Amino acid sequence: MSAWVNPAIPLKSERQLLIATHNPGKRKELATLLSDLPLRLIDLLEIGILEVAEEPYGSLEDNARWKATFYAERSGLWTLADDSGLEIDALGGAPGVHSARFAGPNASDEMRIRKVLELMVGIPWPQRTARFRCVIALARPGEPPVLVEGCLEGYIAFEPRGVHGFGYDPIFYIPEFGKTMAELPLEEKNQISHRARAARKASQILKTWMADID
Ligand code: ITT
Repeated sequence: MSAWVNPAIPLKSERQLLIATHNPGKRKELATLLSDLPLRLIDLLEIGILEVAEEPYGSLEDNARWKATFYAERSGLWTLADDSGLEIDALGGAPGVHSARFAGPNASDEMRIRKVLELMVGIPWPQRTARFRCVIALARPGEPPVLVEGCLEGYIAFEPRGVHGFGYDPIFYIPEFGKTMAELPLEEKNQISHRARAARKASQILKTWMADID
């Protein structure tokens, strides 16, 4: 994916970071969030990794750790994996770690949103609290991954609004903005999102890794 290659970074001297996700929405956000690091961001397809890591665990932390280790071993590269989810208090924290497969393995974002809204029928506004959580795992091959987390609190809207973002963004209402996440353009989402908060912490770690090899 040539869009990932920053021509300002010479091939010989670069450090590479594998962005180990199959989710194009995440990939786009992470590419922007990490764009000021002197790292070449590599896509799974770019290096021919077609395998999809299972997500067998019951927590975002364990799944992120597992994905980062899986892809770091296969690529031999520094690897970033992101496991994220929407936790809705009125649904006991669901869909949570099951956010991607909440409406079945082949469901679309629209189907997942419809399922959430159906389960939330009759739940009044004060009880519609929710949060997006993102756990990023950074792995160097042969070493245990380092984890960082970001979280954003909000409410589940009564109906979808907005065209930006992906996943559950159209029904995640942020009171400080008076908008859903999908009503925020990428630059604004990347100021405040769960992923932005985790990515800022991940950037700090990557800077120390780069200092280690200087
Ligand atoms: P990878 O494992 O390949 O990274 P995935 O989509 O399977 O991709 P997850 O297992 O972490 O990723 O699933 C997270 C799901 O949570 C994702 O599919 C979306 O439905 C939702 N999600 C995560 N981040 C989101 C965001 O920023 N906005 C809206 N929905 C989000």
